[in-house]
Amino acid sequence: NEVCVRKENVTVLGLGQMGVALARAFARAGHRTTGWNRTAGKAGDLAGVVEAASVADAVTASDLVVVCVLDYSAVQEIFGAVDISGRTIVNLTNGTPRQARELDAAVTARGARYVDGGIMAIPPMIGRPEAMVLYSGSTQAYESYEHVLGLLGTGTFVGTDPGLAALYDLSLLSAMYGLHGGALNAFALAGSEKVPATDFLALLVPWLRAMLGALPRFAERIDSGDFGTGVSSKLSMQVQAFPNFFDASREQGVRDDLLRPIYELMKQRVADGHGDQDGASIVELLRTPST
Ligand code: FVH
Repeated sequence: NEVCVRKENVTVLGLGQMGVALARAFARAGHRTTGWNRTAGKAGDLAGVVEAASVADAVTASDLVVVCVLDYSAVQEIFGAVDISGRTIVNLTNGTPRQARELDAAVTARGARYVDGGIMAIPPMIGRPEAMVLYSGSTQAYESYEHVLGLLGTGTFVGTDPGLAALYDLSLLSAMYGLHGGALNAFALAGSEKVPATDFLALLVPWLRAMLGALPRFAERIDSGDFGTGVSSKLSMQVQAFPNFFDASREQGVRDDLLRPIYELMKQRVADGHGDQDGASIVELLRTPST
């Protein structure tokens, strides 16, 4: 209930596509919202958002400072020599766990609180429950502003290690790229016979839904380290059948680049003597740093 929610001063640094969506969500809920962008004039058509002339002015305007720019080097440039003491910095810029931990150390050394975040949504989703936003870092800081951050979507605090939100963000995105890459490969292969992608969806979507059902079993095996033997979809069988993809791709005039890496991993696992296990055991190889 917006009426009962405490109103805050919120600053958004970076008014790119995502920053604009964030600022709009805060302003719509009645929080006094200040925006700043390197290239001025971006807050022009944002109702309720006041554009600050400098980063220093923007930081002075609010205790809660949300930053969402291209990358961490931009974040560092922005904060430069600006006084951030006493502020809560919530950084929603995409980056790595190491970058988040280093920024946390730098920000806290300057007397501010730090929360790192990973936005699992595209700008039009911001403000809707399906927009997942992961946070990690200072619990106190997160809890102080949960009522504001909750306006962006469904917020989940994943731990006090500031690097965790970035780790989970990249992990989830890696799953998305795998899923999307696989679907695009399927569209290309089926489409080589002029099957419209929109028709093929009727088979693809139920298939992918059914395959998601394997994940709990994979997760149990990964956690226990017991990958079993004699499973029905054993790797040795899969490796034997896999070249059909390459033959069919060549014959149908479709590239096989997306399929090659997983085949190489499966083959290596079989060569290492684990052909009796299922695909979950590939995680063991992925955990081995490549040479
Ligand atoms: N848009 C999306 O779908 C994804 C969803 C998940 C999260 N990502 C991450 O969000 C960060 C910002 O992404 P964005 O979509 O807002 O990106 P742009 O529209 O390209 O805006 C980039 C802003 O960054 C500013 N900027 C760039 N370099 C600097 C710098 N050195 N100093 C200050 N600001 C800088 C740029 O300013 P300007 O070019 O307009 O002057 C924009 O405000 C990003 O980490 C995504 O991975 C988005």
